Amino acid sequence: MSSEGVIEGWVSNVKILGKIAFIEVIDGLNLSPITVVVRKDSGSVDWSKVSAVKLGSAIRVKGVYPEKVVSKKGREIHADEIEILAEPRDLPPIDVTGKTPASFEDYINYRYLALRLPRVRAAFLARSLIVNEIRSFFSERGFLEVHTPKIVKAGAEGGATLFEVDYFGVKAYLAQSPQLYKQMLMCGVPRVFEIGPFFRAEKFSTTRHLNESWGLDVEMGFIKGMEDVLEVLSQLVVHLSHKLNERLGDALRGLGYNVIKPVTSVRVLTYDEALEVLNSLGFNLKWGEDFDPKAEKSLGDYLEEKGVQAYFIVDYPWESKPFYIMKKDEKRGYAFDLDIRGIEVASGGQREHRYEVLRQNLLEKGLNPEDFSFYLEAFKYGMPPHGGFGLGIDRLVMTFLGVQNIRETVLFPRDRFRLVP
Ligand code: ATP
Ligand code: AMO
Repeated sequence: MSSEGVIEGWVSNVKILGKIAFIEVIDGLNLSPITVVVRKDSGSVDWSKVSAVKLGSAIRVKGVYPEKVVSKKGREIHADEIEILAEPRDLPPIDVTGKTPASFEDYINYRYLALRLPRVRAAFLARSLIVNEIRSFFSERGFLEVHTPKIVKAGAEGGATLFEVDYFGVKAYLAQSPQLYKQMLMCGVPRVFEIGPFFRAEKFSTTRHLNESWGLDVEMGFIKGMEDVLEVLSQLVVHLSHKLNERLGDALRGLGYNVIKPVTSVRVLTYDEALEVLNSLGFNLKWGEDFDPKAEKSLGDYLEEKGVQAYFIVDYPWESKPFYIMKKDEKRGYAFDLDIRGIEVASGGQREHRYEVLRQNLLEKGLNPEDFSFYLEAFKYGMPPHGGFGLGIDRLVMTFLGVQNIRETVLFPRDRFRLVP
């Protein structure tokens, strides 16, 4: 049955063949354009308007969706009325038909225009889907969604990457992570999650770091051990990889993305096992060393060959982890990373919840407990055993889509050299 409808969007192609016109319009959140078919002799549309339609104009079309679609693009509307809402005043700086590729930089500089290209659009549809799924995953499991401050007095992830803010004459920082707050909350709510931005003054310029990034932070109280946290995170990865494949997998692959396969389980390796694999691959790493991106990548390639795309590395040397991680023994901590296809996507662990030991941990890391007194205070009033993780959403989207640069997953990335747009 044909039905009436309205579409709104931007003209991406115009073809006039005698008395019939085909106007392709990028509309709604669809990945490919809809073909607007206009017939000169139907009399309902002002033909002079049609022949003057400019590429890139914003238009509204009222018409009928036909019963049988002829357009190979898959969607079609037969116009009864065309309204031109805005015409471009300049030629667009990038080709929005996608026929002539623009530079990587211009796809960022003109992101709002690049979003008219199916490939660019698809990455942000995938990101939006992932964030929506994260939110429902945790809400359904009884986690409280929280929002912690982004202007803070103390950093939890090392002093070197703090952005300083003048807070009415007092020195403050942009939050590097919700770490301290999500832990303090464990004294009043059993499970929390937060989706929010974090800021790191990392000076280097890499394809996997930004200075403003979005994270998922999770904290769970009353845990029996780190395994409880691994279980939730692995269920999340399984869930998200399935949803992405189910909803957008074919479309994304059709647009050239090397999408992750649906994950059935997340492999667990100890730090020691990972070290052994890396040294067998020719690295010369000593126990205690952190894995650099090259080592992470080699481990990722080695495991991907065995069909493993997502894996935990557990029981890291305590030395290389932050003060809030609980020690497992003399050398190791209850800490883990989640790596996907050779890139670290999340890290977490069980936290030290005993006041005296936590204070001692701060001292061992060369930090002053006085600077953390507001945080330590929460550990005096029945703080249960707890643990959690922080996951980089940009990194997750990057590894799920198989793209090489994190900037492809962020609309307006902030890196060392980019403050506009
Ligand atoms: P290109 O990208 O080169 O413009 P395409 O094959 O991707 O072409 P389609 O939307 O599939 O684009 O349309 C192909 C051609 O088929 C159109 O240019 C038009 O000539 C014709 N066509 C599309 N829809 C109809 C229709 N409803 N009735 C008659 N012909 C149509
Ligand atoms: P961590 O410092 O490992 O842990 O950060 C968590 C995750 O955030 C992502 N990430 C980044 N993404 C893009 N650009 C950056 N500059 C950047 N820095 C970090 C990574 C990383 O795995 N508080 C702990 C988490 C916890 O224990 O709960 C933390 O912040 O994907």
